[in-house]
Amino acid sequence: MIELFHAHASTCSQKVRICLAEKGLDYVSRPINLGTFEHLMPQYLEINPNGVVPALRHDGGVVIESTVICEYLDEVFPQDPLSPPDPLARASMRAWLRFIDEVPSMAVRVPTFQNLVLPAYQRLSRDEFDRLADSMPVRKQFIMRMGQDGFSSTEYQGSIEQLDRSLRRMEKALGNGPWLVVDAYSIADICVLPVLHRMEEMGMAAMWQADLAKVTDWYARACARPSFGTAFYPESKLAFSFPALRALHPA
Ligand SMILES: N[C@@H](CCC(=O)N[C@@H](CS)C(=O)NCC(=O)O)C(=O)O
Repeated sequence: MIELFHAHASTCSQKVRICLAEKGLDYVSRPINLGTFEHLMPQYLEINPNGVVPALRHDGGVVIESTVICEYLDEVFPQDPLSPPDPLARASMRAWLRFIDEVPSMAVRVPTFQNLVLPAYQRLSRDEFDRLADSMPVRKQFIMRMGQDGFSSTEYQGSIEQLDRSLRRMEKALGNGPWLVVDAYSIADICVLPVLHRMEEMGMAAMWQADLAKVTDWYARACARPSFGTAFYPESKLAFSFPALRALHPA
């Protein structure tokens, strides 16, 4: 049995749900409510000591880190492979995965928290805020940098620049073929797709639609795959939790 501890609208959870759908795997859904900070409760920290989603339980073990989970699933369930067979191409895919984890996945958190999550933190007293931040195993410094007044404009602008550079790197890679690594849809495409989807939800799609034709085409093709519809069910949309966004995305 595969159990997925995830949050509906979390980009890292979306990566794993796309991967499960691509491989046609059923799983038992264990939703974790980030709004009530269920991910920081002792019971969940036993599963993922980093206090973040997702986590996968399978075969008596737990796998954490969304990218690692995708690679694990691809290894254990070889049907519909999502990694190229050639070692050099696999290395290229892994280099993309490191880059995606380190740069765009980190960067997209800044506008997400600044524009959507910050008000919840502003409702806390200073003392409650400090205690909450202190209880975060890996996100304390990030939350402290945001504080209750938001990120500095240097950090905010820096994250937008990182997203822009990531999109441009994708545009260049897509000059060599339809997907990021050689000719086949791979875990690299899966891992960056939720970042672009989150940007689109926040009204930032012009960052590629304006002048990155290959990324625009890649995004349309990635979203047209059946796995996208399976992973991005209605509750997974930010507009479900943040009604103000509905104006940007009329149903
Ligand atoms: N590197 C981790 C990052 C996981 C992560 O940051 N998850 C976010 C949701 S996308 C989370 O749990 N956030 C909770 C919080 O920041 O309080 C992974 O890829 O699994």
